[in-house]
Amino acid sequence: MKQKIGVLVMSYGTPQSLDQVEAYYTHIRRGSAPSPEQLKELKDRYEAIVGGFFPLRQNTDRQVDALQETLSRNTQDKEVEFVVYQGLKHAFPFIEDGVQQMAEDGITHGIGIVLAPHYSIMSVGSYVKRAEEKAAEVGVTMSFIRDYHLHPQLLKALAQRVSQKLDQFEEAGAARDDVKVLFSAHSLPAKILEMGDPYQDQLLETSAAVADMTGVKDWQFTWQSAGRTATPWLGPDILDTLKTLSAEQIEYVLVAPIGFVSDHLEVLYDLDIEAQAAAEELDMRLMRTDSLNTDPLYMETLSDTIITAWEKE
Ligand code: FEC
Repeated sequence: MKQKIGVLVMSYGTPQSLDQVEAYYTHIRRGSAPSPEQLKELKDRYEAIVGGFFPLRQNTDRQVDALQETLSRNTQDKEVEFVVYQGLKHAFPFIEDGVQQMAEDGITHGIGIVLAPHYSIMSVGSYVKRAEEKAAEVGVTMSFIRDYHLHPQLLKALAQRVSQKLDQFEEAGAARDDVKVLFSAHSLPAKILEMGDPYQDQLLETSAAVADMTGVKDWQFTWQSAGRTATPWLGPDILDTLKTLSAEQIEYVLVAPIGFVSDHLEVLYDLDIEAQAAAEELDMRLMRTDSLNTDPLYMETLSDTIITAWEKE
């Protein structure tokens, strides 16, 4: 009989309707409700994005289903059956619900993975902490994958996306070497650097590897989507970076948001609306690489990382 292992797939979570935005935002702010102005501003951002209000909900469901299929296919001849559960950071089903469900289904051991390739104590670390606490409470043993930012299949998928957009720039009449490639990720409070957090270094490693694979020489890393709090966040922010590049007479910019794996607010609003508008204002041509979503190469990345972790246990 095959050994049954639970796989807790963790992701950020999103509201399912506009009237859930306040509770969601309050959860992100660790229980402190946003002001009416802050709430309106966030609702406006959700209303502005293309492809429906809350695409992350459906995208995470699709990624979880695709991962289950990939894992089942890749373990047909192995002594293991992986059963995938979903656990979200700020929305239902919460991380704790996913672990609880595993326990109710009689699973005694689980492996946790986050739909974000780079480790930070403030991102992946906080998902892991919550899952660990719940697992201890319900008697499930769990191990965790902390990062997979240099997995060859992930790099291949990202490189394909960069090449595809460089081709489009070429078709539109720009020379490939004239395009500045900006790799980006969600900013975090700057204090993580003093804590020796690997987040920034891992993001730079992914960027350098993808640039190398695509022959891109003119690239830099920039932050995006900093939180609306008083603490200093890591910068430069993409909006400032665009201004600097414009002053350097750069006309063509390709943004590759390597810190994100699917279409959601931070990509569809912060890049496609806000950064795009800033670029137009500066008379620059900006394109963005397509999100990974359920790309089979991304699913193979997750599947391989999980199977390898299980084989090492
Ligand atoms: O589409 C959606 O509905 C959700 C999009 C979304 C993703 C996402 C990913 C990350 N965040 C990270 C860190 C922080 C920190 C704070 C913070 C705040 C927000 C707010 C919204 C939001 N985040 Fe997010 N994030 C997404 C959405 N995030 C909305 C609240 C309004 C705002 O500030 O814009 C600050 C919390 C605080 O106040 O203390 C910190 C990190 C990621 C990438 C890794 C991951 O996916 O977990 C890191 C998607």
